[in-house]
Amino acid sequence: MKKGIVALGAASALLLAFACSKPTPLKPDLGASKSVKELMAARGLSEADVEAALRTYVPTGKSDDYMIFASGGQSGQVLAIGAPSMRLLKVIGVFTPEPWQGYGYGGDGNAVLAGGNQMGKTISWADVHHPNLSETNGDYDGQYLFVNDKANARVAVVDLKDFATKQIVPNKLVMSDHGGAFVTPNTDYVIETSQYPAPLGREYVPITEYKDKYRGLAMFWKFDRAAGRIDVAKSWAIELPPYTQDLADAGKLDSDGFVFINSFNTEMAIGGTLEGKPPIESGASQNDMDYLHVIDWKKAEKLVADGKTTDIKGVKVISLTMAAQEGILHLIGEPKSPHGVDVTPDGKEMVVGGKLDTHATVYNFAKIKKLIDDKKYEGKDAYGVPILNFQESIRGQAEIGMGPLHTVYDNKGNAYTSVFLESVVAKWSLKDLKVIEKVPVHYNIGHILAAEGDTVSPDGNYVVAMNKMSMDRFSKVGPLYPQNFQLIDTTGDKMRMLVDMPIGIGEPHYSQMIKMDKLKPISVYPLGENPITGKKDPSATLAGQEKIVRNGTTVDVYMTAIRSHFTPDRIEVEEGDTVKLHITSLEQSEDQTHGFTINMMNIDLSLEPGKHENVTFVADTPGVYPMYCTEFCSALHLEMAGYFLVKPKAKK
Ligand code: CUK
Ligand code: CUA
Repeated sequence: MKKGIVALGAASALLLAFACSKPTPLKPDLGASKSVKELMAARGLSEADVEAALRTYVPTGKSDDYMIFASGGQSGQVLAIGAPSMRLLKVIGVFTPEPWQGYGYGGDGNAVLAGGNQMGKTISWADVHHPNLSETNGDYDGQYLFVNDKANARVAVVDLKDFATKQIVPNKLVMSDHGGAFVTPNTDYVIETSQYPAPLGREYVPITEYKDKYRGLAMFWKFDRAAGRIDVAKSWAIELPPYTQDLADAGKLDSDGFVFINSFNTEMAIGGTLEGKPPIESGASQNDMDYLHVIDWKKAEKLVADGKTTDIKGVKVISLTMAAQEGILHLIGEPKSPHGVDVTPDGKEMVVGGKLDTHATVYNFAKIKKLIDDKKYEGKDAYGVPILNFQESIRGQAEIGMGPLHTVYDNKGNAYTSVFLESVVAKWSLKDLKVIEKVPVHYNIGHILAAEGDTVSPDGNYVVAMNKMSMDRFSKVGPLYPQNFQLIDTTGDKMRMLVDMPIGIGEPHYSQMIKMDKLKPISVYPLGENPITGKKDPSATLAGQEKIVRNGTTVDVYMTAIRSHFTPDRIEVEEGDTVKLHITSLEQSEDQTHGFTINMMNIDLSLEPGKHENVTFVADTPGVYPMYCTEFCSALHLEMAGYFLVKPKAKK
């Protein structure tokens, strides 16, 4: 055994020496000796393939130009992807425990995850849909990322300082969300709108009372940027009709102060397939028009400040009646089974795609605002909400194709719409609303994203098609196929498909793409920092301060980790003791991470340089438990171990 370790040590030393010596030029091999043409022939590559490869290849040691933050779908996580290389850089643990990051395995991250529990239940997954970056003056500022969980109506806050989830806020009033997490142009609010209507506050109401008692909701989570957290106490909501609100977007520049929300079931269909009634799907597709909701959130904010809210389960809610009366909520028809609503970079217009329509409809904010100011209504809905005339609210419609969903923009006045049924990206001109080009994608595109796409100044060089299906794109991995991201170059006159990226962790919905140089993540934590509080932990332990303190049946262990040992490395407690481990990594060099586990205890931590973690558990089963470092941190990594001993209680 010992021999093997010595040999390993020698091998590492050799490797190190090798790495430190001058790089040896590669000896001519297949790649270097054959001409590019021969190589292309050998690999069956076309010129277009090679060009695409050259446009996306990022050599070792070089950085990508962009970072994509993609929804991880059912995984509950967020993916950080470099572009144009389309390499996965990190799976950020958000709603689901993530063992590599030690998130949800006994450390302080447990409290973050527990913050997202709903209705007294531990929820360890999420249906992640829409990551949104924090903005300053309508531009991504690279500080925070917000993301919603459609399945359990929650919003999470990821700090891009360390790419770690700091907060999960459960929405206590609704059962699902979808229109979120969208931010206002200065990230005053993170918006989360409900999806499937249900009684607000969650009591049981028979479904026959759907129209009277079931409701939608627009939640305005107040973001405290200095604290880097949502301020739940300062957050509020607006009650909405049970129209099944869908996507939303915040106005900017001209339309700053407004929020736009789609809906797709103004029929208020409630299913009943077993009783011979039409399924929700067809019931909800009867009307030619659903309603675009136009919300004046600045006006709503004043009402909240004036105390004109109703308390539901501790949440300040502007009632639907109040919202209708005070001119906070207006409705406009939108065709047909709409999905995305996307505000143009100048904030002047909103593009709505109809899943069962062939158009993208371009709403004009100035027209809408005038109708609102003039109180020129076409009528009111059953809840008294004023309705604006459709034709008078739009500039026009672009004939896109079958099933337009989502739209993003470039810096040349073009829009790019994902067309689900047709499996294409349609590029069209915002000026004359004419389609310029369509490029096939593989297959069934859902969302589309653009470089800096949701800002007031998109970059215009890339879009990514986020495809639901990938039948013939990748090697087979069983009946559950990867999703497919396709990076498309939009700099030239023609769109150019560059590269596919299989996503094998869940079904992503939306993503955003930010310039890499806007991100300023830290490399190491200040010594003893607790990443959840962002402060030096009160139990931070420096070299020489390690100790084991017993207080009755509670044992506090103040521990440090540094290459290549834990101090203390032997901990003995009695059966039934409550054990509190406080571990500080004393490392301050980049990329020197230790892990920590106690076998069989479901405890697993990631101790990045400087990080402090606290773990509390009851030592309920006597035994001998090895503990060790789970990251190969040094040549003596395997030796970074110790024992946690639980002595049986003396029999009385
Ligand atoms: S949704 Cu899934 S493709 Cu949740 Cu934004 Cu449209
Ligand atoms: Cu520390 Cu391995």
